[in-house]
Amino acid sequence: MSELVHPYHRFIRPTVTHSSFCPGCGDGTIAQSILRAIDGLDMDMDDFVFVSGIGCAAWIPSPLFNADVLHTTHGRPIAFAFGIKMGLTEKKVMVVSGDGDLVAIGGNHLIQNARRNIEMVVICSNNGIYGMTGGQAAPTTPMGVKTTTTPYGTFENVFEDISGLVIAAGASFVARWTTGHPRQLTASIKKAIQKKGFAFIEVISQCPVQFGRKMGVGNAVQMLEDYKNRSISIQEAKKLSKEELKGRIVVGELVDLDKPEMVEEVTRMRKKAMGGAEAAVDTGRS
Ligand SMILES: Cc1ncc(C[n+]2csc(CCOP(=O)(O)OP(=O)(O)O)c2C)c(N)n1
Ligand SMILES: [Mg+2]
Repeated sequence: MSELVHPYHRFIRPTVTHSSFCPGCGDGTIAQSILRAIDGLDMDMDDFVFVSGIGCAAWIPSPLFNADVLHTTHGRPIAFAFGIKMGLTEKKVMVVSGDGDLVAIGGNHLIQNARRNIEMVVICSNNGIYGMTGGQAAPTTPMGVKTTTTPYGTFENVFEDISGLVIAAGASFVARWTTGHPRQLTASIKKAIQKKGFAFIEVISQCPVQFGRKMGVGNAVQMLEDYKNRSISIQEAKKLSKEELKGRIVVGELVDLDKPEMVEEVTRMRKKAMGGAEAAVDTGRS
């Protein structure tokens, strides 16, 4: 009898023999959605450079994907990704990291590169906590939740709408899904990969170990059920008031715009400047 091989086995680094994710973690769903999107577009790993920061979600591309991957310092993957895109304009650059990495310590890289509209795909696994380091409060942790660093409950105001933040900063494409929407997530990742500009996808993702236990919201299945129950499409959400939307997760493709992309603009300007320099040499002008 022949051995059954998973269709995405070819995307996985051969030296990886086990997953670094806890049982029930949403990051496996995100990893598979990325691979489904790449496969669905008939692309392969050589078309991409992946970049991640530090945290559980950062383990999705590194070491899991058999590709060129930069596992960078905490909060800095988008800065590295910008550098890669400037040097290797023909590559698709995809950042995969956590809410802490991208929105807390890395928040300024996120908004400035969205503003510049640098072509890259950024996938943010938003589990509302610093998962890998033991469940400390993040800017995305809901108010009042008891965490390792807030034994009496968090007292900070929260980034409730990080997709909204990235839209306001100027990104071309922004979508939000949960790990309970793997098919819709895959379809949005496909669009994001094809987008000329900064494409951001927020994935509300369950961390049953560090978040579920502490919040008392239960195990992975209960967390997924909760996501499904609270989700509302952007089309339906538009009919409701702010009050009515309290506690709901607005999902869908929130923004899809065509606007100038900075790496292309820089390349055009560089060509123009070089053309000017060559013309100056031709005519003997200094
Ligand atoms: C400069 C710096 N500050 C803090 C840390 C510790 N640290 C590593 S990962 C992390 C947070 C990870 O949270 P998130 O990005 O949400 O990823 P998750 O594990 O939840 O997927 C922190 C605070 C670090 N490695 N470097
Ligand atoms: Mg996190």
